[in-house]
Amino acid sequence: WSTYGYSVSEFEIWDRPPAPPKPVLGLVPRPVEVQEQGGTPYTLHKNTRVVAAGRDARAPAEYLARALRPATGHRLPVVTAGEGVAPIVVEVGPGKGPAGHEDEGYRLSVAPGRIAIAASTPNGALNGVQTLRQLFPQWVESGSAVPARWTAPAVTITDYPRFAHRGMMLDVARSFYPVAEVKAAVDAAARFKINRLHLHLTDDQGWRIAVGDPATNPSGIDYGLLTRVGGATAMTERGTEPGITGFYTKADYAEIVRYAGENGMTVIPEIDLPGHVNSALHSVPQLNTAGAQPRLKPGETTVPHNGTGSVGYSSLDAAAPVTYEFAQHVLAEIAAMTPGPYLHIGGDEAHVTPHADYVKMVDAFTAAVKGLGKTVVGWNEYAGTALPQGDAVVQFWNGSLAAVAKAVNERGAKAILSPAANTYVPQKQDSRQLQGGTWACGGVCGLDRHYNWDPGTYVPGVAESSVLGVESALWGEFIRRIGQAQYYSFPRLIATAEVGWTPQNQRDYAGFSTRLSVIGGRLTVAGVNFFPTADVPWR
Ligand code: TNX
Repeated sequence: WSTYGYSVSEFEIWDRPPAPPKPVLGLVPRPVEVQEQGGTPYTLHKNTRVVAAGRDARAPAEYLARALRPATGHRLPVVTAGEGVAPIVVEVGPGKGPAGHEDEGYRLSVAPGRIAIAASTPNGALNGVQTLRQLFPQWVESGSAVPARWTAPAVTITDYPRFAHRGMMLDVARSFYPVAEVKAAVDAAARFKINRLHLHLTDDQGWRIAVGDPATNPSGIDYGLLTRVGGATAMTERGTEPGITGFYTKADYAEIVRYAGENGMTVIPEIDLPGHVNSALHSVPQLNTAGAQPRLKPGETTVPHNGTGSVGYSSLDAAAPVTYEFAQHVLAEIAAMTPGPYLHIGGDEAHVTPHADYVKMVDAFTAAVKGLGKTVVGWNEYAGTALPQGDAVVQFWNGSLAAVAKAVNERGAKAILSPAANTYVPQKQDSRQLQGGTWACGGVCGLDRHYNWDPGTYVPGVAESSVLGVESALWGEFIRRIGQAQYYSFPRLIATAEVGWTPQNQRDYAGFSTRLSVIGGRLTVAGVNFFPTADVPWR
């Protein structure tokens, strides 16, 4: 015993480095079936080839090679035959992926000398690619070469999603995100198999998408004003920094659609109608008819820009033909630019629109979308309108679940779930986040709130088969630019990704936190901001 009362051997224990933590297979979202084979891992070779077997394997194989080249510094040529040493084989074709899960399922096998990804579709293979990335050391996310041993543990995985829709919404209207920032958002989310990019393109504070002039234009509207005027404004509210102004040209939008597609994501554009239209009224004088809100004051020809965060004070005029002419043209233009099947018409918080007027306008807009060959999506306020039978989607955020159930059961609608308490990322995730709402949770909406809910049983009277999936929503009142956006989104967006992907009986928060603990390092290496949630044992 020493004079301090402990033995020498205890000193030795103190001085010994702590045992390294048990390795964690940090796969998020958790795959349906994982068999760890143990033994020798796969090691990437400097001459490894990525073999694209089948024409449809080309895109996911190229994607994988592009993902692995910067950090590994290897050439990783994509070839169609000739496996060579330690190949990564991507095989896409009918019947290659798990049966019954053709759209997005995949099989991944990692063996000491060969990796194989097999899927029935390119998007299925892409999901396998995202899983494989998480099996390599975190430095694989580096944008420049890292001298590391690129091993991946030997595993066999069969995997597919619980829900078809695992979305992320970006509010580019309150504060704009240039194309490069949208791409960064896509990059970060695609890693977790998020497959829908919902762009909230218009709101009271700004109009972010170029709309061309129509062939016939009874009201003589100059549609270029929407972006020349409406693209030059944003949130101005005191107490936060002003929002970023700007808009997407048609070429910008096409590039976002292309890039999202390459990442397995379908773009869902939203034109918010008939409320949230101050920017449209401010930009286009012809929309300022007698029944529009806010009303013109004497001497005004268009309503002033209002950059505050108030909601529900603006409305189009149900009695004015120009309203329908405008909406029809804008929706047609957006439909023509959008290869995906969905067009979102908002429909939320039209507090100053008389109910009958709301129904009249929304019915016209949903019919217009149907006529354009797209499936209409709207926030749950529109659930009670005459939705196209069997061809409409209700996105729930807050309010009446019974109305959602009615739309599903009577009109054959499908549901996307974005309950504010479980998916709204501008809500504070921790009291250390100084900005952020607290209304959805009556306090903080922590990572656990975003994880611990079941979309399959969320709406009473609605079967899981009528739920398309889940969506995380990044509203933009106070969030500025992609860095802040990520700080608010992550890691809660990853919780939403797993809620949408993994079977309910394979999900538990403790297991999720443990797997997430090794994702922090990956996000850091990839340059993705995240909030260091207190109850995750980050390592
Ligand atoms: C409600 S959610 C809104 C948005 C706000 C959001 C957050 C929804 C459909 N409408 O206009 O940005 O709350 O404050």
